[in-house]
Amino acid sequence: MTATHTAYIGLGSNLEDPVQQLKTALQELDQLPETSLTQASSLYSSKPVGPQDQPDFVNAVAKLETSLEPLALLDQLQALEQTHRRVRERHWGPRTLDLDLLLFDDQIISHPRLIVPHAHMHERGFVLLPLAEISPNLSLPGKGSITDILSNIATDDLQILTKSE
Ligand code: ROI
Repeated sequence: MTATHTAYIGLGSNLEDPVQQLKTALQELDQLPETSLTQASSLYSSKPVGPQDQPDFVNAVAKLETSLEPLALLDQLQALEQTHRRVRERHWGPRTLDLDLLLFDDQIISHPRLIVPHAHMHERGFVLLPLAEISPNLSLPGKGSITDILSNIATDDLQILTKSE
């Protein structure tokens, strides 16, 4: 790999065996071209943000080293979502696999296809708690330290399902 970047990916699923969806997705992230998985959080169960009439989610965060540029990485993530036959029937409704590009080095990206840091991450416990588990000293570009942000956010709906190895 040439110039390597650090990227954080948020994973989420609430359909078709979510724990297995995430375990498989973590292995697949490690197999992407020019990319390796360097850390994965525990798997967490979480109450749905948005419409409540859907199953609980399983969430996790992965840390990648990659020499892909942001849009090339996004293409790979979207292709992976497709291989999980991603179902998305309605806005903020249930899904088989969501892969969100949360952070890319300390870059701020504003592109028609990609906003980094991810637009809602600083308000979502299901992203911040797993992220803080693997990178407690992180700061979010333009938003401050993860521990400060997390201290203002409810995380009592989150439970560790499977400890990271
Ligand atoms: N809620 C939770 N708890 N976890 C998610 O991954 C998630 N993803 C979404 C919406 C529907 C906003 N709610 C979520 O896309």
